[in-house]
Amino acid sequence: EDGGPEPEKTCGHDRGGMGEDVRRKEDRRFVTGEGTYVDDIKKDGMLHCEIVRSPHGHARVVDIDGSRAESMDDVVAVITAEDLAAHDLATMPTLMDDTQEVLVREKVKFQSQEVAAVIATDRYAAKDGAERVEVEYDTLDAVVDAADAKAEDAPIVREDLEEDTNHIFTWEAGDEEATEQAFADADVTVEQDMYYQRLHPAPIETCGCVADWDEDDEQMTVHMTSQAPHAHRTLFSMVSGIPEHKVRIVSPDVGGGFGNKVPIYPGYVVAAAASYVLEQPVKWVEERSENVQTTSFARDYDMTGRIAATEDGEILGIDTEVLANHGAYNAAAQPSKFPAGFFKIFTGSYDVPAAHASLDAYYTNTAPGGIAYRCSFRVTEAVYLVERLVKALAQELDADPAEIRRQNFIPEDAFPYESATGWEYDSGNYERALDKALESVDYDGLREEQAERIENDDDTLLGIGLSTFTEIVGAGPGKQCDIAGVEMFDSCEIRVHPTGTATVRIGVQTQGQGHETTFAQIVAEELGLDVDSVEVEHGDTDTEPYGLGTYASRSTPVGGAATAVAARKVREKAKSVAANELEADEEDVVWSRESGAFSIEGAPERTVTIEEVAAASYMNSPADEEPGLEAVDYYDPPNMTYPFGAYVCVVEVDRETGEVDIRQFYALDDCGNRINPMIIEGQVHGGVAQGIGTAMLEHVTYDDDGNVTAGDFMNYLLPTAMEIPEMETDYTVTPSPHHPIGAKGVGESPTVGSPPAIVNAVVDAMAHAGVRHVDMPMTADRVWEVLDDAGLSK
Ligand code: PCD
Repeated sequence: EDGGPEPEKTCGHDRGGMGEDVRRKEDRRFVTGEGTYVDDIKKDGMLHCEIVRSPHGHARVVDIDGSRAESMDDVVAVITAEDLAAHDLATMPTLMDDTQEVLVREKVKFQSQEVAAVIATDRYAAKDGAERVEVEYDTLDAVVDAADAKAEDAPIVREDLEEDTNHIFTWEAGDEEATEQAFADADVTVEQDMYYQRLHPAPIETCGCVADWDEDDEQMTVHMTSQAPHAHRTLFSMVSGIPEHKVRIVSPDVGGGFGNKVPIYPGYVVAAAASYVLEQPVKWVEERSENVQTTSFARDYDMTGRIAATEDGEILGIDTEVLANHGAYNAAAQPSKFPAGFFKIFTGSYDVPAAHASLDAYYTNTAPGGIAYRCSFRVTEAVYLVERLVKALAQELDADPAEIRRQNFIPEDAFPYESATGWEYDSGNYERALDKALESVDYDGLREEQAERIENDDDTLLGIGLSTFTEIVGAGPGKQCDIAGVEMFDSCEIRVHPTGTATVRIGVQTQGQGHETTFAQIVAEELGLDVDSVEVEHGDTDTEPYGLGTYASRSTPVGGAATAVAARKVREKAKSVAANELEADEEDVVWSRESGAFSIEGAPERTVTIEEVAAASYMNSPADEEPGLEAVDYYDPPNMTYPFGAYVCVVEVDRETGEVDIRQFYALDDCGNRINPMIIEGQVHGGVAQGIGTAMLEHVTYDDDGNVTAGDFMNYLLPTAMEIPEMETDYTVTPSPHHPIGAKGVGESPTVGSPPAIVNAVVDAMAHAGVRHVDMPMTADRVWEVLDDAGLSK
């Protein structure tokens, strides 16, 4: 009951509006174990589905014999690709227009690919049954990285496609000629290879669903771990042929999304097909290792970056070439017009006159993916590239990395700013953020300490890493951004009830971010209701308005905007009801944000509260107005939002062991106007923790035969509380000029912005000995090798 100190109030009223540390409404059910996740859904007669997966990375399927499994008492059915083909469900479209086999027909293309499924009366029986399905394979040579997949004699992953190559697409951005010229004119050019390793999003809850076909109503209900229930309903309907209004997707509490729950996985399709055929509910829930090995991965970009500058440090151009490993299917999750996601924003926070990128994507015998793991569609890779290049340039010029940044920042008065690759940045003030960051960490003092340690030949080296990144979130203008053709708008419906409380239904889907609180705060702010009188609903396609879901930090920029606009529509109508109550002309009625009430201009003593207006809307509605008090808004943003940050990471590198200790992490985020600072701080803590995992520990590795060698949490190392330092969070506020409440997204910024700060810090510690780069994850052995090569080891 005692929830700690009373929250801070900053918004000038105490309704729980903008800028208030309102405690999360959802946390009571989470911390008391009352959340409802997919695996908590139990239905009468529910069957269980277990997937039979390939032990090989590349192999022909010679034979599948399910008879031993079928003969088991509790096994109801063994499903193969042929069974699915009978219902036209053998394949499913990926989000990037590729076709993925739901169950393998002829050839396995990655380890743990889905080969068959067993349906049984309980989970154990399903698992036992799956072990008894005998599959005969003929193994083939595998190819696991993009550089090898490029080779002439590489094994061909996709024989089902016409071309005899693993190449998927080439993508280009920027002006090649202008960039070449910039490099020709430059005094200094620096080139750096860097690999952004394959990562696993690692939500606490794995993927799963309960599919329930009701033959009488001809209705399919699927409870599933979905970050985008409406888009998934549309895809489900398109793939299955069941009319869309007869498909209901419910995303209950979701135990972390992180991009992992944007795609559709074969398990969902198999469970739905099984329920349809058997006319019983079917549950499928992944085990941890299945999730690690097969859920859409992130990153896996092999990048060569080049930066050109004058001898005074003015950046003239950036050029980059990328090899992208897309796995066995092109199943990246990003707006369909952006094959390389938002990688195109690789000029970052800097005013770079010429820029060019080219990227080639390849199929390999690895799990498919390329999702936006806490990242706005590949912006993480872009930010890493540019923040590492700027550091490398500073080293080449023997300049202070903070000063090189300051010198090249897009100036405050240049916004809206059009970048060399064609984005329009909405607002920013990078110098103010950097200044605040440097002062807060006592940058000069740190540099002195660093020099002293070198001078004294200390056993540990000090490194100071900066990252002054710009994000691009809030996809997106519908004309630019769509998923499977559906434009990326979002929506909100508000119903104010006669007694003055409200139900708010939103198209975005929370997975832990706290939307039930922050979206209620937006309504409280804009409508004059108390935050406790506002209930936010999400995640059920039968009741919520259509939306494109939560990923790429788009909920606040798009869904939050829809919510503010819907609230303002309600307020407009409320004003006319208030005028009737006040017996005044509508033009003379004013609304006060502070009190949340209506009054006659110049006569503030007579007021009507929103609660009174709500009652009057149903009980005494004006003759010229419809009764009721509600509104819907579908919001198509005019632009994306560009949050930014200034991060400082201070590390100590042990010269005897190569161990890196993150001594200090300072994160300043500017996400425009802030709805709930406490939630933002939580977002930053979580995101930086993920960034530390990326920089220091995590990597989905494969051996040459296509075996996943980091396919569980024994081998795929997540950071624990032991590896996460105390963090300092800070902020500046640069509102988005086009967003109704001036807010930008923030959820992803810390994961995007922190890895380069950490790598820059480790490189910085060894920079005096000429070290330019350390690839992630920066494990102690890897760092020790670099130390040793540079003559720094002890
Ligand atoms: N906010 C505020 N203010 C501002 C902004 C924001 O307050 N200005 C807040 C909101 O409201 C929310 C949060 O914060 O609550 C966040 O937001 P945003 O940024 O908008 O975002 P969103 O959309 O909501 O979300 C998303 C994100 C992402 S993308 C991810 S990955 C992650 C993050 O989110 N995930 C997660 N975070 C999180 N958290 C948790 N808890 N869980 C999870 O799962 Mo992706 O693309 O999907 O990959």
